[in-house]
Amino acid sequence: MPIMLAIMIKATLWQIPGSHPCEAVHTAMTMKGMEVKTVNLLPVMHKPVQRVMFGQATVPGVVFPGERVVGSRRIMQRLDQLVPEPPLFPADPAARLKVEEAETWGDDVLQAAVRRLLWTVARHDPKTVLTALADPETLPIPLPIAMAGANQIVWGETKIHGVTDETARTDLSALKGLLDEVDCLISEGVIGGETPNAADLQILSSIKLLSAVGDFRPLLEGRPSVALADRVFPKSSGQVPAGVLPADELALLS
Ligand SMILES: N[C@@H](CCC(=O)N[C@@H](CS)C(=O)NCC(=O)O)C(=O)O
Repeated sequence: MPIMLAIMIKATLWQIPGSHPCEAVHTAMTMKGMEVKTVNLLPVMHKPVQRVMFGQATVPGVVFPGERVVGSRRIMQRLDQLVPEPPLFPADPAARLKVEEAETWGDDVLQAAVRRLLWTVARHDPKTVLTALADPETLPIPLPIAMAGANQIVWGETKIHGVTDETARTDLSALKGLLDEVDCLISEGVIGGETPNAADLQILSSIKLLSAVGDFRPLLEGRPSVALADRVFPKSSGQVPAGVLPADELALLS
């Protein structure tokens, strides 16, 4: 019988609690059996911290023993080099290419659209959204203090990500097509296998975040991606009640 040597790697994830790429990376690190510590940051305030720590003002960033890596896609690649099992990318080159393409789409297109959509909802009701999604266990400061700054956080994030009435209209109109694209990736077998790959984690973390928002739920209901997202990310954050988006924006979702 081969002797198995398990070396537990300790790593620290610098994150905004509830951020979809941070959830993706956290789950990947856990799948790899790493001992994960987290440093929890508040939105907007995370930018100067991350710039100093990682040279780039975004989360997630991970401090591995002796190195710092920022960006969910770079972190996934590095995780597979450090701990090969279970693999986040298939060994077969053609299958790997498909997973990498889906992961890139999940990062550049879906992740970014879901982020803008979340801040679109938050623009209408900052407190509801932040209260529902904030987990007091991981919030870096007490909830009432965070809530006192809710309007400023939402104002800052909408500026950072360029969220306007116009991007809201574009993103809301495009959402159904993005969800159809995810279901297509599932039916083609690129995502949805027994063990989540890097594209599963990247894409399904976005679906999980969307499904926490009541106004998006009718569009998500019955889709295989939602069941899959619940399987890969079983922990539920709070739910933002339906009825936050105004009627003219809601109408764009169908
Ligand atoms: N797409 C990149 C960046 C992630 C990203 O934009 N994260 C947001 C929080 S969810 C952020 O840090 N935004 C600040 C900024 O864009 O300056 C990744 O997956 O690592």
